[in-house]
Amino acid sequence: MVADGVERRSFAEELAVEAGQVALSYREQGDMEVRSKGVLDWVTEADLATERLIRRRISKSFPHDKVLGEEEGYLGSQADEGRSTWVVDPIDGTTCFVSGLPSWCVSIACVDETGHAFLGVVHNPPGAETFSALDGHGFTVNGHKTLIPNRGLTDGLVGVGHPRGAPDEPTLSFLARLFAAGGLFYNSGSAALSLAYVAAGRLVGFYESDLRAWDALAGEVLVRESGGWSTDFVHDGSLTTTKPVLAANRGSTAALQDVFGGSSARS
Ligand code: 2AM
Ligand code: CA
Repeated sequence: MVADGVERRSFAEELAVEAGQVALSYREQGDMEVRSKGVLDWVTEADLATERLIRRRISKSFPHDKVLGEEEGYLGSQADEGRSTWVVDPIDGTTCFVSGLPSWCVSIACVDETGHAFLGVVHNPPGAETFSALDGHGFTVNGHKTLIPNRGLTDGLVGVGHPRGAPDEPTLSFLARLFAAGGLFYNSGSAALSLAYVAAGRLVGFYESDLRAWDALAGEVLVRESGGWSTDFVHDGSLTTTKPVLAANRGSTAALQDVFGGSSARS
């Protein structure tokens, strides 16, 4: 992990809240803006404005770092060695954001020069909650450490996401096996927020077949630091490919791995 991890964590927490305010201001003007511009232009503008704020703040405070974001891709050369990379999703859960549902968030992760994701912050503006974790420093919700209930697969809900356009088969196969194991599913519409809910003990696990780094990285750090288990998105060294993501609290890990392993999901 980098030496200034604690400083980076407070920076990311404040930044996620500030970025959330930008996104929320677009949400609050939503009906008017949608009528004048159409849904796609409005949400693209909200996404872009939020990501640009995040990039501005990072390049001011950490000018030597790289940034990978959902809207504008890589800033800084991917070939540059020895620099940390911030991986950001300005609005994860865009369909919920557009629909007026509360489950969307700002997601910010940081990856060190060895490719290890060591910091994750997920902020949900409608719920005014900031989920944060730094390697070796624990998991917090709004700055407080919480006791995470350790529940089995059939004691709660498993988040299952399905991005539009992804192949149906891995999700259908996972769901069939989950039902056979007595599990129930919940779809928040935001992978990052679902992972934060696993970390907070509200969901017992999470699965999605095809995610990008900005959907997954921050949430994976949250889950691991809360004592749960998750896939390691950067295990193959790539931040730019699409992969399945699985996470669970301790009490559900073996059962969920079994459901995943038996489904036709790619690993
Ligand atoms: P988004 O809201 O930022 O688009 C929904 O199942 C989850 O998958 C959300 O976190 C969503 O992020 C993400 N998602 C949507 N389309 C995707 C795609 N084509 N590839 C990867 N993730 C996607
Ligand atoms: Ca996303």
